[in-house]
Amino acid sequence: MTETKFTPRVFSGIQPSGNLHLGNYLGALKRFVDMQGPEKETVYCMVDLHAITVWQEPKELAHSTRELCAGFIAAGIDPEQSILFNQSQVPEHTQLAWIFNCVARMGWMQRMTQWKDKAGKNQQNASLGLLAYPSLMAADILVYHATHVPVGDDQKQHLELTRDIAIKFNNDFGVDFFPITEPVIEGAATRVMSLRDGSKKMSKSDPSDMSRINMTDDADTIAKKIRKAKTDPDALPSEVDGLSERPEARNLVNIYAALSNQTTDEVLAEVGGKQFGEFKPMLADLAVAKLSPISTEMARLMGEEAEIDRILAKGADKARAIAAPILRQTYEIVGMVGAKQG
Ligand code: AQP
Repeated sequence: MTETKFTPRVFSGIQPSGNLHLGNYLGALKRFVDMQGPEKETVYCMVDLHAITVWQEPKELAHSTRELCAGFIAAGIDPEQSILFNQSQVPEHTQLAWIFNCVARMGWMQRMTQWKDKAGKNQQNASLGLLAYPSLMAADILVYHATHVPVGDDQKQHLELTRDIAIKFNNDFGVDFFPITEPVIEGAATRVMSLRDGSKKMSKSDPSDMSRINMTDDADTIAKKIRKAKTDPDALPSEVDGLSERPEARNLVNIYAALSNQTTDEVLAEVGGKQFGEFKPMLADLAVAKLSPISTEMARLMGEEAEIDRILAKGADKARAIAAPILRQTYEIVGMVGAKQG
């Protein structure tokens, strides 16, 4: 099996399931912007069908989808250069997901950490969609024959499963049809942690708003959240090894590194020896300088709802132009009558 026959194409998505936060920005969105360029086609999606695997108020879902689109654009995604759309406008995702539901094994799904975390002890009451989520995610990626998927560290397991599904499909049907996708998990902030607990991922669903920096937070709120972030009493070390038993300190240093486009080593060379009383205001200033222009632009774009809807619809048309032939070929491989005419 070679991957060389596949044209380089980047795909990734974010759920419109609440506030876009600093973890999504540094782990995903900022990387999406970095990957935008003439050498690769970039396809970015608001995965609204994933969001409904847990309950979403319909009005809030629509608002979050548009707000997320505004966030993509405000952060630097150019809808003329990248394909930008919401998942539910491209039915090929769910059509391919059904095929993958029949390729993937129950045991694969039940092993997923995110399933276990989100379903918790009450698995019988979780939605079937939550269990099947990784199969839809594989379809999101493979319906574009995407070769590279930039994500945060928490999505690594789902991407391994995407590879397993592609390999099994190719083997079952004796084809070399789906690429074996490369996860792109890079940079200083692949897992941004909660500001209140360095052992927990920063997440939209954390009940404490103080645990995360939302992309819509104003400058005062960002500064307050950083000031109140949990830390320890020691000064910052000058080398990365000195952060190994200090998850909260490591998190703040990594955030600083990612926001300033430096490595963690470079940051520590600059701030090693400083107390948090000195470092936190530096971090707050940096975060405000980088995030405020994005939140201001998001607010402006949210005043132009019709324009956002137009961008999403146009992006969906472009996405379907790629996805429809790939789905048709998949149907043909599987033996669906009428696939050629579809
Ligand atoms: N804390 C994080 N650090 C780095 N990257 C992160 N991502 C999410 N949280 C962090 C990355 O953001 C992209 C989109 O994530 P998502 O919204 O689709 O799903 P999620 O990982 O489930 O996000 P949340 O905030 O944790 O949502 P809830 O609370 O609903 O579960 C992905 O690339 C992800 O890796």
